Amino acid sequence: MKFELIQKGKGTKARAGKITTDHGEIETPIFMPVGTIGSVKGLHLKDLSDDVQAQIILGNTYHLYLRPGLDTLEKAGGLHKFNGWNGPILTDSGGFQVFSLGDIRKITEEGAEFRSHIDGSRHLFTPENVMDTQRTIGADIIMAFDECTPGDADYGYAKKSLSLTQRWLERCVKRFDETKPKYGYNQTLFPIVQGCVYKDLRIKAAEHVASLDREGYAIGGLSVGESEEDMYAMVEVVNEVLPEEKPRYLMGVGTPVNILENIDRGVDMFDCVMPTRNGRNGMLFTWNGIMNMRNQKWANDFTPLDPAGTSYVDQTYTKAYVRHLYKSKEMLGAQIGSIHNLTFYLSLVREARKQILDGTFPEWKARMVKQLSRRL
Ligand code: PRF
Repeated sequence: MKFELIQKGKGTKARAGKITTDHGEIETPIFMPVGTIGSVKGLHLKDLSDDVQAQIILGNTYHLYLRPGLDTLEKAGGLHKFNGWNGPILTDSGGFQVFSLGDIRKITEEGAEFRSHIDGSRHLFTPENVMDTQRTIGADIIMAFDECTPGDADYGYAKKSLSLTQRWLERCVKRFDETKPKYGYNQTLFPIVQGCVYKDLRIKAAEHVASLDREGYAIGGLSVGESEEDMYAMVEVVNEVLPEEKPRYLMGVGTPVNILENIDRGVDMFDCVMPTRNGRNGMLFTWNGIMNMRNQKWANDFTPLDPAGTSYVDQTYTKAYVRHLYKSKEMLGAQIGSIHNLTFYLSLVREARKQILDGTFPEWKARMVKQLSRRL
């Protein structure tokens, strides 16, 4: 993988860059649609490439390991061959999904024991087997196995949790470097910075990952219950320490405004279930603000879904029709909402990149932050 820093914005830490992987290029800042089980829920590949113009998608180790399982993925020749997406793929390590399981998991020095949400069977994830699993899934970018510290953890817990994540990271790096890709193209490992909302822990964590000299770094443990103010403050602290010439990925964030604020603070990559999950429920993000499509106010509005939107669904369907689909629980509604939202998220980061290149990002961002959070 290669990262080229093309331009640093003026009066902002925002950057425009380009990542090159063996499955193609990614222009940053970028948003990565989430494809938990290997599919971006409800979308065909042609929706993803033609409408959404996705450049990289995500998969989840936890889900793919449980189903279809490693045997099938290996026989398929990896996730790209299995799901037909030929562009870059990133897999999360399970370090977040396992921790969302609450009572059905136990953390030890060795790793995380958990019960499958599908059939209750017992499993153990360790830094080593999570690296092997991600070798088998075959994503271009794979993530270290970490403990995602809850946003409300006290200092003592956060400190211990960070030490564990750091010991796990060293084991991940060792295993990753001792093993080879299985399908003839390169893979790269991104470490994850934890440290909760504590500045000194975040600095320590960022210094540690930077010392490992990898091709990119992620910031985890944010948007997990802390205030937005804390999230932004932690991103600032961490990005002061991370090397400028490597991409920075903020995991699981967030709203359109969160994305612009963090681009402003020097983040290059984002993922979040929000555009797809909220899209399935009728919450649509647009350049003018947020629309709840179940609202009575759209019942007889026969204007296009989003006149400013660039996707096929924006111009083809009316607001009244889309409302009717949601009210009738028709799966087409969920599909339209997902295509619309993802197309919007990708347009948002594409426009942000253009504004960075034009040197106009700060003014543009200030205007957008007001506009995007309005309720229509
Ligand atoms: N760790 C991992 N995946 C994640 C997170 C994390 O901290 C988050 C937190 N927002 C989302 N996804 N491995």
